[in-house]
Amino acid sequence: MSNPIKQNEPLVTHIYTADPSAHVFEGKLYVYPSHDLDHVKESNDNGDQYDMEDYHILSLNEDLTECEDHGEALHLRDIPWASQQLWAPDAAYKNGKYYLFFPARDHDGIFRLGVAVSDTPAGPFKPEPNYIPGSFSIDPAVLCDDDGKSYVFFGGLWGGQLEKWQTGEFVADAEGPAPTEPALGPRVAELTDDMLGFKGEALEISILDENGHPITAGDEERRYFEGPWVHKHNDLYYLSYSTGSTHRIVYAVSRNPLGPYEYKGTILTPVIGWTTHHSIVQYQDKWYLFYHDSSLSGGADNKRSVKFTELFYEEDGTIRTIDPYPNKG
Ligand code: FUB
Repeated sequence: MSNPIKQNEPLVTHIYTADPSAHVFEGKLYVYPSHDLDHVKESNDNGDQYDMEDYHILSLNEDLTECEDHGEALHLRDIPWASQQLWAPDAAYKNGKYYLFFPARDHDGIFRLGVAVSDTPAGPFKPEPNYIPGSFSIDPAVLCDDDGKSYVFFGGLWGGQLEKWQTGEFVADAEGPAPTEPALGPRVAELTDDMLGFKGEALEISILDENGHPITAGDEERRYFEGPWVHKHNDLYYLSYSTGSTHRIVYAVSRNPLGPYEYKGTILTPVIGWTTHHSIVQYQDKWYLFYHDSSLSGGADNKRSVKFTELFYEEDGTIRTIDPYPNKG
């Protein structure tokens, strides 16, 4: 199926899509989104309204005016270890294979990360029988670095359960740090050479302010919430993420993929809908931000649509803040 598209408008309108991870594979721009179902679910801070069951992979034509839906690439029923909630995925390529990384709840209701493999970027993807040992929480994002190392960044607060892993074990009633304490950071693990496991334990990433102090849990305009994405520009690592309750996409930079990262500013101001989630990709000679909002569904938080827009760096390497509604009156 294909349809004409424009920047800042939904890529597809025949299904709801969210959490876009964009990559260029085989010279083509592919988008790996979540698939929001058109159903009514109880809405709460646990994220029960985001009750997704499969993934559809999208790709764009060369001038980014047409979008193709490649159909169902992976379904919950085919993942032995998962019980519900296929949330934000990402994809990576290594040694002739494509890998789809995704979060889901296991049969105990605990979020874990899984991986599925394909010979082609559009799938279908065959899931591994078990979740990645040592994985937890949500929103995996993979960086394949120039030196051959691959990293997965992940973690999300509230429904994403990151607060519950502060001891290294799952503690069902654990709460986040006090407002004056350092905020919880995203986690990062180096992937094994076959891309199916972690080389060691996941580490926590520090995000610091301009004075070298950790961003605190009470600093909701800047603290990490969910949806990490790491890309490289001029040898600098950019970690961007959602601030959750303040609905921004912000970023921090580092010379080391493992951090610490220094907070820099806002990439995307709030969109229609509670969640905001993004990815950043270079295609041909331009940079693009892929994001979602709930405009197509009239504001339903769990019925979102993926969009894209061009992203610009200033000469000093900072990213120009994007207004998702540039044409509003
Ligand atoms: O789509 C479900 C969840 O909502 C994602 O995992 C989060 O990043 C948020 O967009």
